[in-house]
Amino acid sequence: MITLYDLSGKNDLRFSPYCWRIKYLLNFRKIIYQTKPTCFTERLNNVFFGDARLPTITDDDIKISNSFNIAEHIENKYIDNDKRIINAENKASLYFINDWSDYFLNTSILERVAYDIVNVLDNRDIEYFNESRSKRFGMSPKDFQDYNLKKSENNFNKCCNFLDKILQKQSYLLGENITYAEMIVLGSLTWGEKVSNNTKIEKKFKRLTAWKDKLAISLGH
Ligand SMILES: N[C@@H](CCC(=O)N[C@@H](CS)C(=O)NCC(=O)O)C(=O)O
Repeated sequence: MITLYDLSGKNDLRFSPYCWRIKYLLNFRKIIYQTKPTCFTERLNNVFFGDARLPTITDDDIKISNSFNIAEHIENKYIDNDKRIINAENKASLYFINDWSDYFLNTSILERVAYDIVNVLDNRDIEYFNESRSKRFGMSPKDFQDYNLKKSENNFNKCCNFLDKILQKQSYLLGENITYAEMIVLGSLTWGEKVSNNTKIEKKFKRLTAWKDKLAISLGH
C-alpha cells in the first residue's frame, strides 16, 4: 500500500501543490493509499527524509521523492503500458508543463499568497517558514505579498490567460485526453485556493474554469 507523506498545516489543512499532484493521480487511478500528515519541521533533520522534500512516498519497501518521479513510478507499476498518462510520446511535453508550472505558475501564486500561508501553518512551522522565506524573498513574507499585490501586473492572471488560451483549442492541456499535465496544473491551483482568496480564477477565463470543473469528477478535487 502506498503511504504519502503529505504536507499539513493548521487543522490538518493539506496545501502542498506537489502533494496534490500525486493525490489527484492516485484518485484518478482509483489506487488506495494512506497519507501521513507531515509539517515542514517534522521533515527537517529527520533521517527518514534526509534531503527529500514532500511529497515522499513509500510503496512496499521502496521510498521515492519528487512528484514527477513518484507519478512515473505509479504509472509504471500500476498501469498497463498502453494506458499510461506519462509515456514516451508525451514525457518531453510533461517536463515542459512541470517546469512551466514550477517556475511561472507557482511563482505567480506565491507572490499573492506568501503571507496568507503563515496563517494556515502548523504552529511548529511558523518560525521556520518566516525565517527561510525571508531569506529567500529578501524581505518578510508579509512585505513580499504586499509588494506583489500592489504591482500593476498580475502574473497569476497572465498564467490563467495562457492556460485558457490552450484550452480554447483543445479539451485538455496536451490534447483531447487527460494526461499528468492536468494533475500538475490543478495541484498548483489547489494550493492557492487552500491558503488564500487571492488566486481565485476570474470569470473571464471560461475555458479554464470549465476544465477545472470537469476534472472535479475524475480527479476528486
Ligand atoms: N520539485 C519537488 C518540489 C517539492 C517541494 O518543494 N516540496 C515542498 C512542500 S510544497 C517542501 O517539501 N518544502 C520543504 C521546505 O521548504 O522546507 C517536487 O515536485 O516534488
